[in-house]
Amino acid sequence: MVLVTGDELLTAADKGKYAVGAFNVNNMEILQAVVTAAEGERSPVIIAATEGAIKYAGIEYIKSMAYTAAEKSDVPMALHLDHGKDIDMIKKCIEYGFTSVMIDASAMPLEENIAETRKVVDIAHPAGVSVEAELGRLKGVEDNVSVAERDAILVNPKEAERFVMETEVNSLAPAVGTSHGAFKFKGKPELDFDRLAETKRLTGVPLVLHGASSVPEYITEKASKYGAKLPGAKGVPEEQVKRAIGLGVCKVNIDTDLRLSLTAAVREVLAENPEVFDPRKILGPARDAINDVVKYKMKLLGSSGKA
Ligand code: PH4
Ligand code: ZN
Repeated sequence: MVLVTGDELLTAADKGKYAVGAFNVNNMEILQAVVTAAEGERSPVIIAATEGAIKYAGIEYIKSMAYTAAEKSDVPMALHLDHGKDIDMIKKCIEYGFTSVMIDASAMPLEENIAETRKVVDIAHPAGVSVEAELGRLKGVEDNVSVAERDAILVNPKEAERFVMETEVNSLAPAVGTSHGAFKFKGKPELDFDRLAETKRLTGVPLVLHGASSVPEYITEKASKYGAKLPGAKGVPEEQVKRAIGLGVCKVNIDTDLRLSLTAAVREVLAENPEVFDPRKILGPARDAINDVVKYKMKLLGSSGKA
């Protein structure tokens, strides 16, 4: 099958009230784990690569691996640039056949974010490539934060309405209290669901939840048993991810849970089998562990059986 656009996957998800997982890939094993899971679950999937992943693996490798996966597979998948910040890199990804790009100008003031995002839309849309943008800051928000501070960090739904109208992006990632990584909340995790619902109502576009890893205890416990140091690790509870999907989230970004499961598996192999030095015996179990996590996520997001 050929790669499809992000918009094609997200429009179907929006109608069907489920979300497509965007899983970050940095190497062949992670990509294989993600794609095999999608095939096993009969699920659409988004292969996400950040500028960091491209720097690490090389754009040619990322592109070739994703195209090989799509050719060999019969489930719909998109190749997406995650958190694109540099317009030249975004142009390069489009040239290399990415079918979806994110422009993350969320650190800029609103007017500049609109201008920068509009620039990307004008380049991407004529090439048949979908565009995701971001509004607000991906920063955990604690209970004791004032209303003014909260408003300064999280998405403003009225601004989101204007942003989507003026930029014509295909999807929007609104900041609603999540953050990247394994330490998302100091206190009780709680996303701002009212803000999310209002953003959906006013924009009407598929929404994207970044920083959506749940940091499951069974994985952090296994990693810690074999020497990882992850005190206070905490993610977004699964029920909250599901609730967000019910309110209009159609794409859920997962990276940390894959990293943690890889780390736990590699640590276990090395600790339990000190004689092992064959990379296949180290990375193979890591690939299996990621595969299990991705399959589980696809069931959680409701995308299983939708391909
Ligand atoms: N992402 C992943 C960003 C990864 O530069 P980098 O490759 O380290 O960036 O966009 C997410 O939203 C992942 O959320 P998670 O940390 O909760 O998995
Ligand atoms: Zn993100």
